Amino acid sequence: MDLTRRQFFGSALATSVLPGFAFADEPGKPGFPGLTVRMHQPRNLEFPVSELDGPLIPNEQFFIRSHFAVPALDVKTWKLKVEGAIDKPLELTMNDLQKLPQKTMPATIECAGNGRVHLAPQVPGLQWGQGAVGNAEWTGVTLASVLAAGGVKNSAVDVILEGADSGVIANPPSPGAIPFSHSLPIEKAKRDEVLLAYKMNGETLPASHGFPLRAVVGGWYGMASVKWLSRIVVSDKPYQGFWQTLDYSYFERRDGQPTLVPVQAMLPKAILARPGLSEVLPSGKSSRLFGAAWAGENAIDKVDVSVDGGKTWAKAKLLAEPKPFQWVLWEYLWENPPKGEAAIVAKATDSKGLTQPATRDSDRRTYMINHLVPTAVTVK
Ligand SMILES: Nc1nc2c(c(=O)[nH]1)N[C@H]1C(S)=C(S)[C@@H](COP(=O)(O)O)O[C@H]1N2
Ligand SMILES: [Mo]
Repeated sequence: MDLTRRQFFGSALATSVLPGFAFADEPGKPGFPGLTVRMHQPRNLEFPVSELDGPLIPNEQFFIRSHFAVPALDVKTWKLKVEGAIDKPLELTMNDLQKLPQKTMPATIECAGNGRVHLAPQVPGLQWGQGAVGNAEWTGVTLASVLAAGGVKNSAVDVILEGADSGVIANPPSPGAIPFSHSLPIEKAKRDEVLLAYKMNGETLPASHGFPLRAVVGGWYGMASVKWLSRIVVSDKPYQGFWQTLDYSYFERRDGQPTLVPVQAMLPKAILARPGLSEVLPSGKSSRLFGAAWAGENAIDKVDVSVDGGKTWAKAKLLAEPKPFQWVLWEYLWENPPKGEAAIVAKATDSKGLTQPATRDSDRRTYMINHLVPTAVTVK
């Protein structure tokens, strides 16, 4: 974390001279410097990808996607209920949870609508640029260990994660006020990349990111990583909740028939952090192209870059060993760029050979946006 920035914002807060910082999560903590506001109420903020500065995004820069206002939860009275198709229903305090084996895991969370601003014609929903994505180190206990403590019945098919936030959704209309929820198939719920996290980058989970406890579903789009977790229901029937049927669903062609299925695993994607859109690069000098790439439950195999809008490609250098569930940073040295307009494209391919499509597939509705998008720059 950048000390000078921290100090600057700290002192600014003390004298409360900066109007933009009324946003602080907790009294005495800095707000969200530099994030792009996509919606004020509830607060939805985007990470400015040009600020990418390392594999972990600091908590105060991590994007925020919330459907409702942040619920005020007191960890002293908060409990996690675990019920449904289990032998022993549970009500766990934070203390109880922290007696289970602790696990720390880096994981990338991308909102399923990230990149929506690139869809043409424009579609409803938050108009995210590239920055509704982040990578952090999460600490907590596995969902599997909590389920094991309750004893899951053989009849279990889905595990429903419910948040303490709730409200009415206008479009499409919800059946009155409903809590935010999402389910995982029992097989995924038992995998050890599914965490119930109480820490983010070593700090107590911030209010906007789900304090006191959130799910982190490694490899899946963000809607499954339920924040402000209050209840877990093990269900013996497939769950058809609002946020996986009317919302966060897409069409899959089965035997020629489009079938609505829930959005789940993240698809491979590379983003270009720098240079940014419309940046002017100096001619006669090499320019460094830099970004991040991830592939959900798979590891990135390679990132290719093009500086001519996708006609020719060269391999970028991965800056760490690629692993499932977390992004890897990449760079490419563009030597002696010729004067004129250029279109930079980055393309991720995963360990299974899955790559990014050149064009948008409308069956994906307004989600899973990973088609290739060029970034226009000028070399002068
Ligand atoms: N309880 C609750 N959990 C939630 C949401 C929400 O609105 N309420 N939004 C989801 C969505 S759509 C995303 S992309 C991620 C975003 O997590 P973040 O705000 O920590 O970045 O949280 C998910 N978990
Ligand atoms: Mo999301």
